[in-house]
Amino acid sequence: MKILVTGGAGFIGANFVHYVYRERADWQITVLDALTYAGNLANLDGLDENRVKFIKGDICDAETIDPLVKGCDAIVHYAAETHVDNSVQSPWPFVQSNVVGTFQLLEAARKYDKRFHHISTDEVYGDLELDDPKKFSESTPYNPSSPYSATKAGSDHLVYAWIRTFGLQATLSNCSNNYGSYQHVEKFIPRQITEILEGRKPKLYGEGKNVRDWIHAEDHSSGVLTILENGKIGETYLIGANGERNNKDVIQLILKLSGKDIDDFDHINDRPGHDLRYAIDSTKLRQELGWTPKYTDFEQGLKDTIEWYKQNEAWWKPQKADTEAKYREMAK
Ligand code: NAD
Ligand code: TDX
Repeated sequence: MKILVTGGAGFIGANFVHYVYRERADWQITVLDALTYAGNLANLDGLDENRVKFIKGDICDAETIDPLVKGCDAIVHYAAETHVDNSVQSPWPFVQSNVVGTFQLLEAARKYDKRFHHISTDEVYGDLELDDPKKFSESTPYNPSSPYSATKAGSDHLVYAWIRTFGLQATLSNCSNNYGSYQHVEKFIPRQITEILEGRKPKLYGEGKNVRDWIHAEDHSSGVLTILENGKIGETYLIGANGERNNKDVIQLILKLSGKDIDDFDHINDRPGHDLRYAIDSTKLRQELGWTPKYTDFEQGLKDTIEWYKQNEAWWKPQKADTEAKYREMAK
């Protein structure tokens, strides 16, 4: 099996490459990644170059992707602009990479009749009330709130159209919030861990009542591999591990695990249009394909993640000052 992984030098894509490398020793992996501010070749360190080939290139560039799609058996499409706050400041790169980039890949997959798996997010469904007994499922209507989620929703709709109109051999997955190693320090959990490591206070948007449904990145990877191998063509599967927590609780847990006073954080301005709650019902993936998450102890997972950032300062330090400067600009 030869797979093309787009965005494989980013957080979740790299976790998937490491996972497949370990779990499928006879597979060849080609990573296509533009190495934007969010991509980092160091995320692929330690992998044998005979099995994992890296190509620096943009998914929007039809000439770059054509031979790569031609030469693989399946495409697993992670590449995207992914940070909601950036999409509020500057939506255009999101339209370009998430919509136009997905379109170009779909066209190449159609031309060569290749298996396609599209990585998407639960944010396409909008948000839930805190007390809503129903979680997101495969039949929840689309209702995106931010430029980020609107462009991811757009990319999902393109995939559905290519399945129905052109018979593309595709599946989709919509996953909840990931955490783990290699996550960019702009994102909530690594931002707070590294603020504490640099001697500053964690930063909570608003009152911190917003709920996210946390899943370890490796459980996301095992879900995607399960769907790639056994998923039904044309179907969508939601991936989630019942990890609902509000942001204040997560900040206080990070403070506790870092040996700090749990009330030693700052409240800062809220995100415009801030989604209140995400929650995933992953019954379909569990019952139809037999998937189960492994990392269900969030406190232990968070402890391991804090330890990873402690041990890998050289990995995150170069991103940190620029990221905080960007946040200061946004706050103006
Ligand atoms: P990330 O920002 O860490 O990585 C994205 C990667 O894509 C980077 O390596 C970047 O260089 C690359 N990229 C961006 N634009 C590109 C382009 N035009 N051409 C080629 N490469 C490009 O993102 P992530 O958090 O790892 O997310 C990966 C995927 O998973 C995205 O599709 C995202 O929507 C989805 N997702 C993320 C989460 C989450 O919690 N982070 C949850 C559900 C779904
Ligand atoms: O400093 C912060 N303080 C804070 O309170 C930051 C950066 C975030 N937050 C809040 C906003 C959210 O409610 O924490 C929550 C999580 O924020 P993000 O890490 O930015 O994630 P989110 O907006 O939920 O989106 C993430 O999950 C779904 C990913 O970035 C998306 O790519 C994915 O699709």
